[in-house]
Amino acid sequence: MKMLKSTLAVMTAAAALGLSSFAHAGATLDAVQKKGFVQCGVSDGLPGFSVPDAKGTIVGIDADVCRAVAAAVFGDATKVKFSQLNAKERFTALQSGEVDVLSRNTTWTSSRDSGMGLVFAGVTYYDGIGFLVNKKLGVSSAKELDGATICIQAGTTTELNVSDYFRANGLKYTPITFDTSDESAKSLESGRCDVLTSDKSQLYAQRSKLAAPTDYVVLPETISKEPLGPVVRKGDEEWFSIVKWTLFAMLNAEEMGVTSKNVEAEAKGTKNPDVARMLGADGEYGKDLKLPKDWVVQIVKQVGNYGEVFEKNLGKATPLQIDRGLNALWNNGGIQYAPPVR
Ligand SMILES: N[C@@H](CCC(=O)N[C@@H](CS)C(=O)NCC(=O)O)C(=O)O
Repeated sequence: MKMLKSTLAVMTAAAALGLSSFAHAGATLDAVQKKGFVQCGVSDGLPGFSVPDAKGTIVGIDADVCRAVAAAVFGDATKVKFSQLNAKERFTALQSGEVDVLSRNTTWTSSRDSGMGLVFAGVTYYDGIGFLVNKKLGVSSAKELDGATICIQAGTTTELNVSDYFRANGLKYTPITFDTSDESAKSLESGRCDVLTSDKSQLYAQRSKLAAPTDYVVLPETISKEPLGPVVRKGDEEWFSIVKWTLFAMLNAEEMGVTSKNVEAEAKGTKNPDVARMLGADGEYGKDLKLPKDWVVQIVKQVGNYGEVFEKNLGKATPLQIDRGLNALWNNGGIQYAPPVR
């Protein structure tokens, strides 16, 4: 009876959170294997992160994280379906079970990680909030933005961080909030707002979509910490570990010089014991994660190591031209660091 009562209490709490079913350990992997694909929540369309290409395929680093999970689980990076979500609807989509993982430029904060029945599996991209302005405004620092009208996206960490920054610096501003990044960008272009604010990576992405990108400049200040990463439902440690270790595998592969080009040769002939363990040539480290022996080989062969995925989607050869910066590996001037596979 007591057990029944506590079960009912948990069910009520779960219903309040919008959870359709219990996220017990193993439930997500079982469900994913049964349906044969990973359902992945991504953004409405942010170049570099997740955006449909000319053929309608969703491309970007957030999308590739989901492809890597599919490669680990199925040995096939194409076994993924995408749900495009705006900022406001993203958490409900994960809580309700509509998506298995949310990989959508989402900032890891304590309230999201503890109070929403969700848990962050790692950091795909270390970001921070900045400001995009028309050069005509003649402003070179955020401190000169007193009295500005600022376009902000609803349901984001940006709303609170911008308000904190202006208050702390004794500056006034008028916010205009929108549900999508396209609406905010259009309002910047039409002059309805003086400034567009969001995570800096997204400012570069949004600027690349404007009719005259070179008319706009990103101001030098970074006013917050926005560690962006994949999120899963709390209570399913098995699935949490799979997503977390998929990301770690991509980072470790880069650190060890294992790329999509050499991974198969390395898996057969490496003399490096760390590489042998990671690629399943020595031991079976995938087993503990309920993954096949060659899970890392498939991730790297089909999707790439972290550095390859970064460069392909965000790097110098892309319209975004983002530096690795904080997202370089820890032994190369950045803070990206993954625990070892062993
Ligand atoms: N990282 C922040 C901001 C995320 C966010 O949604 N940013 C907007 C501003 S660019 C966005 O991605 N919009 C694209 C969309 O609506 O799909 C958060 O987690 O709250």
